[in-house]
Amino acid sequence: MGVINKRPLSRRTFLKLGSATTISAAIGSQTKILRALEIDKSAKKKSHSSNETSHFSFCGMCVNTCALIARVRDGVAYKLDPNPNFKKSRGMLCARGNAGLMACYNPDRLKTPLLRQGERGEGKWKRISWDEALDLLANKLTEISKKYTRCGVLFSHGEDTQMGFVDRFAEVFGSYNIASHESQCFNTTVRAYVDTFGEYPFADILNTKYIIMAGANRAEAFFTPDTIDLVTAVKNGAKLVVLDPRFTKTAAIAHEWYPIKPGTDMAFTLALIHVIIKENLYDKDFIRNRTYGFEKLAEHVQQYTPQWAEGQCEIPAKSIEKIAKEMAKAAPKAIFYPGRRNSFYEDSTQIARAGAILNGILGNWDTEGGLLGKPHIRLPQPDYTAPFYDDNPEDRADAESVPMMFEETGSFSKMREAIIAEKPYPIKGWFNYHLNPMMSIPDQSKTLEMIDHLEFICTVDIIMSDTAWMSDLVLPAQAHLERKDPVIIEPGASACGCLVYHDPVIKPLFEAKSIFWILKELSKRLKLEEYFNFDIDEFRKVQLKHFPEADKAIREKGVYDPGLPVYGIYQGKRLKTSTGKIELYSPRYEEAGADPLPVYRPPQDVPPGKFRLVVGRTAIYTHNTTQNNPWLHELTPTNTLWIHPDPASKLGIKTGDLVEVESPVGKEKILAEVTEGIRPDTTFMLSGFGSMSKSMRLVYNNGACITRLLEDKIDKLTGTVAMHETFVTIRKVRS
Ligand SMILES: Nc1nc2c(c(=O)[nH]1)N[C@H]1C(S)=C(S)[C@@H](COP(=O)(O)OP(=O)(O)OC[C@H]3O[C@@H](n4cnc5c(=O)[nH]c(N)nc54)[C@H](O)[C@@H]3O)O[C@H]1N2
Ligand SMILES: Nc1nc2c(c(=O)[nH]1)N[C@H]1C(S)=C(S)[C@@H](COP(=O)(O)OP(=O)(O)OC[C@H]3O[C@@H](n4cnc5c(=O)[nH]c(N)nc54)[C@H](O)[C@@H]3O)O[C@H]1N2
Ligand code: SF4
Ligand SMILES: [Mo]
Repeated sequence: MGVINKRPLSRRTFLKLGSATTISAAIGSQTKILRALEIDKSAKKKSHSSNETSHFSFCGMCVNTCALIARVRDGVAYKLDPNPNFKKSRGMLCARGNAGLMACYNPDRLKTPLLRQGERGEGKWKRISWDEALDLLANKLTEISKKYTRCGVLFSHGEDTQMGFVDRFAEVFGSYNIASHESQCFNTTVRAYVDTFGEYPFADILNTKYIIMAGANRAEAFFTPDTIDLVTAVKNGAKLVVLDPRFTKTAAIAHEWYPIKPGTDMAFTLALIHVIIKENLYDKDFIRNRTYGFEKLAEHVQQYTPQWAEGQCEIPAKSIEKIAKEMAKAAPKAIFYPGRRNSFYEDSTQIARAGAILNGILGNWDTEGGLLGKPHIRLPQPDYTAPFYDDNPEDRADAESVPMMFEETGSFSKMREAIIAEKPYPIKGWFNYHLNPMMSIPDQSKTLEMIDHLEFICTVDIIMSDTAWMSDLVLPAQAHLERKDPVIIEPGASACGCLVYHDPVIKPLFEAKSIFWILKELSKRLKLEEYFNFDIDEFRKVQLKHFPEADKAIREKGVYDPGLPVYGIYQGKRLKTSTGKIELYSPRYEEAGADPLPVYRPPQDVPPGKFRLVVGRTAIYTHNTTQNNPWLHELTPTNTLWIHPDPASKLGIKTGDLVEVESPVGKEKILAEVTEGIRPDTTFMLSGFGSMSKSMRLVYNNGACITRLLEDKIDKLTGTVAMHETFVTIRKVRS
């Protein structure tokens, strides 16, 4: 997402560049919430009845920011509709988008600042005022920075339209230690594509003729416009091939589904490259003019025949050969889908690199029906020069823990390790916004251990997540429909570079505040106010200075389309790689000591009697926390364990039986779901259940918590979590 995201630089990089009521947390009744709703008299009047208005806004229920129109009556938002003017989301607002209303009106919503009273995790809280909360926060940050330097505070955030303010604050406060959600997400794929094409591309699914989706489930894990375009493209005759150990909804609309052996995608991809090169099915001019290292690639893939690949990935050699030929024939309107995540293995970057190289030889770069670069626009923001603090350590605490980490995002797993080891230096404070690592980082026992090493934790959230539950100070944030946000650029394939922002649709409920307000107030207390000396209107003005017509368009249509070119934006230009070309062979990897061409190493075999546990999405939940949204929860009220009928019958397990799942790091109980939609050696459950926060009343102690089972494994190059490297046993507990 093209948001305000200036990120802190480490010193190394900087130098290189020049009466205590104890209450059970935050629980209130629906009546209390409705009473708290105030009539917003300032709202723009548009519709039929005098107290009814509609407002352009956009959805904040996941990363896609689909545009919407909110209908409000007597100050209460009662219906959300898609805004068809927004090319990225077209006429779509998904189930989660509609349930955005309940992100606001959820009875479990955090209402006031809360200060922990008993032990961490005991759930005893004292309601305090915002002034008290901010004074306390400022004092704690100061105390920690004096005792341990400013890098003694970790800042973390999830992805939203105000996350850039957390980066800005961390930078001016003086901590290099920022961990954002990317290292739990798709940093491996980003790494692979940045190192092959110079950037992470969009896929022009709408206009393609052939698409392979491997480890991506666009029909359930939504990415707009790809999710919408996939259905249209298939209807229009494009061929869809899906590789997934599970029969997903994407597999259901595919022409061919292969339940690939998990962790072996690289074998399949290298074999496709082998066939395309051996059979001379590539565009010679394109390879000569726009790629680097083709000869080395051709030699390298000689060993990776379809027959060999079949033995690894369990996809028939004949199918591999057929797919390679069909794909090459459709090229350049052919795509090996780049993401979003593709895989969660210790070798994920190289698995994704093999896919990027395949795209490279298909010649589909920067062209209709292929992979597209990002439009070359950036929104400026109020400028500043961050202070330099002499006593700070040299670098981030997780620096150089892996060879190819993105310094701006770090590695949450490696940061956790550094905090536990108190090496290279102690980190004792944690400011956490819009992120729930208790539920999103494997091996929860290690996250709890990290928490034990921290002297002060502040979480800013809309509900009492498990991470908030383990914090010392919890601050109530505004939900998306309550916020005034900066402008964001929403790119997305042929949708290209639209600009949007939104004003509040309803008045913030209870005492909820935006992270911008919180950090601005905090900056005053820490004598950093000069870095937040603007309001959101002024911020937007700077952002839009090159687009004088945008503000009016956004007000009138909810979106501004600058009409940027989509195809051919790199025509005659160098790519942002070191050679300026598509790097089939990577000099950068060679330099970093990594394989410059992906070398296949088989994954560890599933030990007898065990299963590989994989994670994945459903269309009705976002990540790990919307499971407590009452409207969405009704659709899937708990999680179940997918198990294939063959092992299930051997273990005497039927659908609905209670089973125990055990991994090397934990044990959980969950109901079994026997299904042919999964490989016999693999098992699956949804995330976000089995919560420990009693204030998440719908998911507290309901179902199994997957992060208590997943082992702490990472992609070796980037430090991104590797969630598919855990083996579990399954045992029936009762029918
Ligand atoms: N509804 C919804 N949509 C979302 C999100 C959400 O939470 N909910 N989150 C958004 C975010 S942040 C992201 S990162 C994206 C994620 O988007 P995706 O990565 O497309 O989503 P997942 O469901 O995690 O899909 C991963 C798939 O990989 C399969 N898999 C596991 N191992 C292997 C393997 O070795 N090979 C192959 N070929 N497949 C394998 C799993 O069974 C699973 O179906 O979704 C985005 N969209
Ligand atoms: N087990 C498991 N773990 C995973 C994944 C998986 O598939 N399974 N996927 C991985 C991926 S791809 C990703 S991107 C990460 C995501 O990991 P997280 O970003 O940690 O996941 P979320 O559940 O979205 O948690 C975000 C937090 O933000 C809060 N929140 C929601 N809306 C708002 C708001 O408007 N303001 C504020 N302040 N807070 C808000 C939510 O209540 C929640 O506590 O998880 C990763 N971890
Ligand atoms: S995909 Fe759904 S949840 Fe995500 S932004 Fe769009 S409407 Fe909202
Ligand atoms: Mo993600």
